[in-house]
Amino acid sequence: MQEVRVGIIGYKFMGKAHSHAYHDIPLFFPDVPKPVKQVICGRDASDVEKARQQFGWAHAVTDWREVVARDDVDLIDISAPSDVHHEIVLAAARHKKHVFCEKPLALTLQHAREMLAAVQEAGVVHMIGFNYRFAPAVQLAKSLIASGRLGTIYHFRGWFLQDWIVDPEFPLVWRLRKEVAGSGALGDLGAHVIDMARFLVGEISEVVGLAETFIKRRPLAAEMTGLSASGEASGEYGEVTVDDATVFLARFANGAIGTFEATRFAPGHRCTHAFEINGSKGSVRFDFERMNELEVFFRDDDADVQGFRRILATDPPHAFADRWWPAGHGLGYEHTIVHEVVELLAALRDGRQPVPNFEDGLRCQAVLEAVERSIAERAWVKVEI
Ligand code: SOE
Repeated sequence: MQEVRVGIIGYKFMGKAHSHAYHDIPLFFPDVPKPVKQVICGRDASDVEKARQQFGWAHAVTDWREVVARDDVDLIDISAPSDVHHEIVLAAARHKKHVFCEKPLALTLQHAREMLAAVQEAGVVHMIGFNYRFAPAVQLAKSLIASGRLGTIYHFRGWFLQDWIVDPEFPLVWRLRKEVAGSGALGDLGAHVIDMARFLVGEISEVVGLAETFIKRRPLAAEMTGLSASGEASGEYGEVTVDDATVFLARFANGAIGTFEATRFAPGHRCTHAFEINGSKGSVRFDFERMNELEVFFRDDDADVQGFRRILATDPPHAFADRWWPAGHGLGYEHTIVHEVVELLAALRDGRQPVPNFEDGLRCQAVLEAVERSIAERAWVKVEI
C-alpha cells in the first residue's frame, strides 16, 4: 500500500489538526503510506471550500453520505461532533471503509458497542483519537511502567483542567448540549484521562462519581459550533444540559486505586492534562502544559540525590524523537496527532489494528457510562462493557 486516500468530515479544530497531520507525515514519516487529502466535508459550503483551499484538500462537499460512498476514498476521518459519530461509522463500515473517529467514540455505551461490532464485521481498520498517549514523555512513562521500573502500581491521579467557560455569559456551544456532546467535562476531558489511565495502569473495574453544573443557563448565539461562538447574541438563554465538572474515584482490576477530575471551571488552567502515578519502586508525573518533560522518582537512587528529576523526552531514545528536530528542540500538541495518525497508517501498511482502536473507545465509554450511573444512583458502579 503506497497511499491512503482520506475523506475527512469536519473542518474546525479537529479537522484542522488532522489535516495538519496528513500534511506533515510524508515529510517526516516517509516509511508509512502517504495520506492523500482527497475530500473534506462540512455543512457550510462556503466555509468548507475555504478550509479545502487552506488545508490543501482536493475536493470539498457538504454531505458526509457522499464521502463514505466515494470510490476514491479508503479512510473516513470523523472529526465532527460526537452526535454524528454513530451514524457515520455504521455507514462507513457498510461501504468497507477504514475509520478514524474522534473521541468520545459515541453518545452512549450501546452505540459504542454497535460501532465496534460494525467495523469488526466489515473487517476494516478502526482507530479512536486519544492523541495524548502519543506524547513522547507519556510513551516514556508507559515504558517505565511496562518494564517494571516503577514496581507495583498503587496510585493513578489524573486531572484535565480548563477554564474556557468560566464566564457565565459564554454562549451555549455544542459542547454544552447533551444531545450533541453526550456529556460535558466528563466525556470531553475525562475521556482523555480515562484513556491515559487505561494505557498506563490498566482496566478500571469500579467507579463512584460526583458532578456539578455551576452555570445552568447560557446565552444563545447565532453560530455555536466551535470551542467559541460567534454572531450576535439573541438575548435569549438556553439550558446547559451537561456537567461543568466531574470528579470520580476508581478501582483498577490490578489493585491500584485512582482519582480523576475533569473541569472547565479552573481559572488559570488552559489545558492542564496531567497525571501522577506512584508505584512500589518510584513515581512519574506529567503535565501536558509542559509536554516535553516527564518527572521521575526512583526509590533506589542513592539517598543523597533522591528527588524528582526532569527528563526531557525530546531526543533519542525517546519515542518518535529521531524523526523531528535537533536535540532539545521540543514538540507541541500537533505532534501528538501526527504520531497517532502515523500509528494508523502503519497499521494499514502492516495489516493489523492500530492502538488505540474502537475497543479502547468502547472501554472508555463503559467507564464514562458507569461514572454517570454512579452519579445518578449515588453509589459505586461496576464497569461493564
Ligand atoms: C475542548 O475542551 C478540547 O478541545 C477537547 O475537546 C479536546 O479533546 C482536548 O484535546 C482539548 O480540549
